[in-house]
Amino acid sequence: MNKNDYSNFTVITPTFNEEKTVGELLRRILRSYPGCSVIVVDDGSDDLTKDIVKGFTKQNNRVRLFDRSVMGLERGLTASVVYGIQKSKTKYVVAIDADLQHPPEKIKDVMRKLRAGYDLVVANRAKVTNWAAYRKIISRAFMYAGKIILFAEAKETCVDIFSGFFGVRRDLFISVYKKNRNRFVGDGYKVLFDFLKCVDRGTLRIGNVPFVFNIRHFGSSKASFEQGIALLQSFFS
Ligand SMILES: Nc1nc2c(ncn2[C@@H]2O[C@H](COP(=O)(O)OP(=O)(O)O)[C@@H](O)[C@H]2O)c(=O)[nH]1
Ligand SMILES: [Mg+2]
Repeated sequence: MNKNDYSNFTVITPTFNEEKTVGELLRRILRSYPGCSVIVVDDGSDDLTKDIVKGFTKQNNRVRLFDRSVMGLERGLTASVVYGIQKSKTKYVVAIDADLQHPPEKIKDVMRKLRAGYDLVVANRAKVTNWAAYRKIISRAFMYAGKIILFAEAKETCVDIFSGFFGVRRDLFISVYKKNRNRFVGDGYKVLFDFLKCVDRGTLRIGNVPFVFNIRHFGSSKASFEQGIALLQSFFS
């Protein structure tokens, strides 16, 4: 297959009030990855996010928008990513945030490794700019705790177990999810961690793609105290 044909891939992006960035993200994806599909999973944004995405869906039938709020589903980042993966039809899927904190040009490296045969490719936050000291400390403590749990349970692990930017073979993700549905914390933020804790160590070929996690230039983070609680739930589910 031509290496500039990305029809085997679906990029999945969860959105909640990302009017400032979602258009730019979609433009960059469609320009850089011809043939690629895109699924935006929204949870009832009350800004212009959905209108902006609809502008793309009208022009291009490879772009699809799902608004979970009209289906009566509860808000949740993990649930949204899982939903998007279920709706996708391609061999590979790549999850990426809509706020441009994950650089879309790195999708190329994730795709290259998936094509080369990796089962899971994690874009790892090699450097985090401008996080307050307390957020860095909390994040590091959670990271150690998460890795200890994966180690103790002999489950798969990787450099950045909490990254929201990763690619995976769709059939693999779906089969793991189907067998472990109740271990995925729908309103949590850490779908990758939920996936890893359901896979025995040594069974996957995992690749890494380092990137710099930039400061959010637009909109605001939805991470909150509740997300910390959701992560604890992920540790013990
Ligand atoms: N569908 C959906 N997307 C969400 C939800 N919460 C956050 N997001 C999106 O998930 C991505 C990551 O969220 P963000 O708040 O930036 O998390 P942070 O980068 O960890 O601070 C962004 O694209 C958000 O718009 C949610 O409840 N539902
Ligand atoms: Mg963000």
